[in-house]
Amino acid sequence: MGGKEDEMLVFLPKPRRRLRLTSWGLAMDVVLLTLTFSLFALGTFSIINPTQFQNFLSYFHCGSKSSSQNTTLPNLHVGAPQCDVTFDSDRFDCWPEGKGAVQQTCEARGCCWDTNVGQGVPTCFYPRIFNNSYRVASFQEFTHGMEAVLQRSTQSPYPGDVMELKLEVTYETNERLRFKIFDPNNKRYEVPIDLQKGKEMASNPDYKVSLSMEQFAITIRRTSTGDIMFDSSGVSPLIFADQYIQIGTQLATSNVYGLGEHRSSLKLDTDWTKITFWARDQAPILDENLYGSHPFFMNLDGKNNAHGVFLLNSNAMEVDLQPSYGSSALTYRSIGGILDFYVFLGPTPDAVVRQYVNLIGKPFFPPFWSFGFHLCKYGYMSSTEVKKVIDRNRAANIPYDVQWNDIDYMASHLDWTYDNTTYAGLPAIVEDLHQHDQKYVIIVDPGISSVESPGTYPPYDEGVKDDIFVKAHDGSNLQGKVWPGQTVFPDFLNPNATDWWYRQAKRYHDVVPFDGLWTDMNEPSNFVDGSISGCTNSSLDNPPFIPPVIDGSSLFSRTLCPSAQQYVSSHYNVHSLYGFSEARASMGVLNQLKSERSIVISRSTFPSSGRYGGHWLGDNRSGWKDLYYSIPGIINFQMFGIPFVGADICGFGGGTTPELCTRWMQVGAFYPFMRNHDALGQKDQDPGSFDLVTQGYMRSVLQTRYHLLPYLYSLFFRNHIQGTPVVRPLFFQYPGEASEVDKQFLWGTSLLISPVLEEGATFVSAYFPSDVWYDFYNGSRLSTVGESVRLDAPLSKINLHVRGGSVLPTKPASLTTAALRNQSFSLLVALADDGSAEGEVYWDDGKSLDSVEKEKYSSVSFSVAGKILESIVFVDNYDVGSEMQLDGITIFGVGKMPQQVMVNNVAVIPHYDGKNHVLKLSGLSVNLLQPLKVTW
Ligand SMILES: *[C@@H]1O[C@H](CO)[C@@H](O)[C@H](O)[C@H]1NC(C)=O
Ligand SMILES: *[C@@H]1O[C@H](CO)[C@@H](O)[C@H](O)[C@H]1NC(C)=O
Ligand SMILES: *[C@@H]1O[C@H](CO)[C@@H](O)[C@H](O)[C@H]1NC(C)=O
Ligand SMILES: *[C@@H]1O[C@H](CO)[C@@H](O)[C@H](O)[C@H]1NC(C)=O
Ligand SMILES: *[C@@H]1O[C@H](CO)[C@@H](O)[C@H](O)[C@H]1NC(C)=O
Ligand SMILES: CC(=O)N[C@H]1CO[C@H](CO)[C@@H](O)[C@@H]1O
Repeated sequence: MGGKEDEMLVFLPKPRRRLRLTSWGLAMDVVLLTLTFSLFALGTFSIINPTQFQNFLSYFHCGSKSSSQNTTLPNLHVGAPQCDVTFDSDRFDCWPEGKGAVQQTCEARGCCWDTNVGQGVPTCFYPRIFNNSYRVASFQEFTHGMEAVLQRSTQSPYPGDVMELKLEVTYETNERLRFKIFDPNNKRYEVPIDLQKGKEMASNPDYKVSLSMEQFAITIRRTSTGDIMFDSSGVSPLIFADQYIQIGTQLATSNVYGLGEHRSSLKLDTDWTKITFWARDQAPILDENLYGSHPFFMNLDGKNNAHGVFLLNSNAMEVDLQPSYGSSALTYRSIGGILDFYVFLGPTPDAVVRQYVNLIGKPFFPPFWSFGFHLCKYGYMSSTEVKKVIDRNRAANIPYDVQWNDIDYMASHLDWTYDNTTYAGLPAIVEDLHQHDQKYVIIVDPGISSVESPGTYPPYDEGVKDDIFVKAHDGSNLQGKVWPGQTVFPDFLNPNATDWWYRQAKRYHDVVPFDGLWTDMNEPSNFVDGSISGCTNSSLDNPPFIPPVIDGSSLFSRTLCPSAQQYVSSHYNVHSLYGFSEARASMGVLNQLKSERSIVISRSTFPSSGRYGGHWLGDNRSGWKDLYYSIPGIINFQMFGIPFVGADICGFGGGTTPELCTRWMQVGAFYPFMRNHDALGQKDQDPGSFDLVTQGYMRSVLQTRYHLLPYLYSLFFRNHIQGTPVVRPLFFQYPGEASEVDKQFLWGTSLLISPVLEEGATFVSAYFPSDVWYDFYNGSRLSTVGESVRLDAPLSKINLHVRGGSVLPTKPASLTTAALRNQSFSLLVALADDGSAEGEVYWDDGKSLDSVEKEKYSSVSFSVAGKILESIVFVDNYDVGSEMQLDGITIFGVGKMPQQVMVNNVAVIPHYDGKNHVLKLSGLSVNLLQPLKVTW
């Protein structure tokens, strides 16, 4: 799909009727909107005179019987300017530029001025009724959507107003609605990602759409409950100028999540927060725009239903969150593209994620080895040093699968080279790793040196020949500066770049057969602003409005000039797609090179990146705060459809301590992607570098992770086929509870992780939703639930609890995933109060590209009821005997010692722990691919 523009709307059924302006003939909905409007307009709950809002009412929904009589619009008379917006929270920013407003200029925008406001509250804000925007000039309703023409007659403060717009609403599925606002007369840039849409159309959707006519607004409600999912009335008005596009929405509640990539708590702060989107090489600092762009949020409503909103737009953007009318509101300000919104109905948080991920593309299926422990450091400085690290971790019996190298392996920081003096031993190291069933991953950067002697550096010479580098505004290859010095940048949106990238990778892989790629610096990062010769003063490089990016005054700070040209469009439009496009090309290269599943770990990401790899949370520091922020970070990327994610364990920058590193290894053991990574010049922090006691703690939690890998892998299978999030916050499982808890998380629905995130702590206060929870280690039942519980948390362990009602597949911990695979399975069963439980296992060879597609796997589900555990074998196509054996079953919550235990009608001798009520069966030696029946 490389390079092709996103598919336009494909289904526009014949109009059933043509409507000009409809009346307000639908009493119920009028009442509903009346209440809404009066609230917005007055900040009170009183109902205003109905004639005052008649003019902006009209109503549609799937299959509704709208009246089609023509009307003339009464003039809404308002006292001007309506500036008595009593509450700060009702003030919507009319001067987002931040600087430069005075009363006169503000009022010239038709806005209100008041400097007597609280922190973060705009001094220049929209009046309650703002007439200077779009009105609905006409509309048509169809079976599966509607369209309207929006017109404005006055100018916005921004150049290039599009005076006539088209709104297209499409009822795409029962769970998903799209609405698009664009210029019908001039094709503008649209994001070239390949959305995964089926042929399905909405048959019985639980949403309805209404429009306000005179001041255009669109409202989308959940029909069954009346709760809003999107409502642009009463907030920042629609502006659609060439380089300034604004639309706002009310939020159902202030429980709003997502909007990455930023460092913040899980539940976003709606108290005057500005969130910027523009891919940026920036070590994580609070609330600033970081490496990727994910304009997706999830919102809970008052009934704890969840919905999601995705704005498919890749331009620089800001989103403002603010309190509003007792709840919160959100304003988008993008500086290009179009407004292309998708609303997902949920109604569970989990369903919202699935619906979103099913649209942007379900995540890649990582190979089994990639769930092992990864080790890296920037600054090993030699292959001898790398070998030393490998050897000491092997000697310490640390479960460990993958060794990485940061840029110090390269000759002069050149991609696809290694330093043949300091790293002369690299090929031998890779061979040794492979002989030990371990893997090797290298970093590659986009910047390709453009100043090597001609004929000596094929990546540059061939790239020039293939003409795949990003162009400056004048058509020459844009010259920047990165690690190797002066560089050019491949345009991975150019379809020819993939073949060029493949040839470079292949040449290198023939010598150093790496197993995965780490694509760093792909925001893309540049050590000079724009290019070595700066940027132009065109409106692309200096737009009239710039969202509050880091280094606020320019978009080209530490990256390429927005006026640079890529195959698809200007860099201005596609900047935030760079990492996505590189990951897509790189995964393609790996699949071709290895003919097996592999990993790409990309620093910059965009919606749909999860199809081509994972992500790490960037250059954090060895600090306790960084440890905490890794948890909301990892959860956010589950929502963004990039579940294979981790943070640099023990911290990248700065020095770690044995205590911090131990706690971090304990949390990191539950990151889907588990890599310990250290910065140049810092003390080593691989497990083998610590004292024996610390090593013991680290080994122990690694053993726990490896033991649980069959469960994690089965979760990733579900994720790959359905988009089901792997790591979840508590509120996903228990909507209405724990909406702010982000210091604990779940694997799937069954394993609760409650880590220590504070220095010196020996206990942890953990929240336990009302449910049945068992201590993972000894099976004892936790008696207090529905509240915070103080748990002992010595440095030696991380608290883990299994939810009653679960069956988890496990294998005995081993030193590598390859050795682990060879072992027999066990089941960990945790009974709910009614004695039930369920779970499943997915298993395959761990590496085939087509395991799922060609059904080369086995899949078995388990259920328990009435002291009977039974399995159903769904697929049994992977049947390597030694791997499919079931040896042990541990059951938590067995009230008393059973009289008799039978496994497949054969009596077995159990072990019963009467103190913790745990029943243990071992040495079973049954085939998991045969239906299983255990009774007790
Ligand atoms: C090492 O690499 C340099 C170029 O980077 C090359 O000129 C030299 O021949 C290489 N030496 C060996 C021993 O391969
Ligand atoms: C890609 O390469 C082919 C073969 O050299 C060439 O014909 C084509 O024009 C190139 N496409 C682009 C977009 O440069
Ligand atoms: C910058 O803009 C001015 C006019 O605004 C123009 O005269 C000048 O040539 C431009 N400079 C560059 C480098 O584009
Ligand atoms: C089981 O573990 C819990 C949590 O560590 C502990 O409080 C309890 O005493 C243990 N039970 C037994 C019988 O060892
Ligand atoms: C797996 O088991 C087989 C036979 O039991 C053995 O030959 C092989 O070496 C084992 N592989 C690993 C990685 O342990
Ligand atoms: C929250 C925090 O400590 N962030 C730090 C992460 O690391 C960068 C540097 O690598 C610091 O600048 C941030 O302050």
